[in-house]
Amino acid sequence: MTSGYLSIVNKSNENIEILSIDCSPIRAEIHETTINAKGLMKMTKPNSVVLESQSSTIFVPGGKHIMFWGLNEFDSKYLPCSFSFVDGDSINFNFLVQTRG
Ligand SMILES: [Cu+2]
Repeated sequence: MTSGYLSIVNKSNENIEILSIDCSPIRAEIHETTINAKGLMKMTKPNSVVLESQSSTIFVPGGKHIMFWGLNEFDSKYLPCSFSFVDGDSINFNFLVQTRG
């Protein structure tokens, strides 16, 4: 599996709620890393991610991230994806695909 990281700035005056990500044909999900009562790291799929008005939201190792399946066979440098929002809008963006040692 592979993880994707990004930062998003919401410059609008309203909160924006992301429902899902689509990077087909590559399977992708929004994940959140949490630590349970026993101190174990666990990944969960949140129902949505709220981007607060006039602030930035970051996806980083140990926090929110995008989980990919099947990216190892992906032979292009950029993976086109889109976020879908609660209001029905969506936004397209590209992930830069890199191998990390
Ligand atoms: Cu994950």
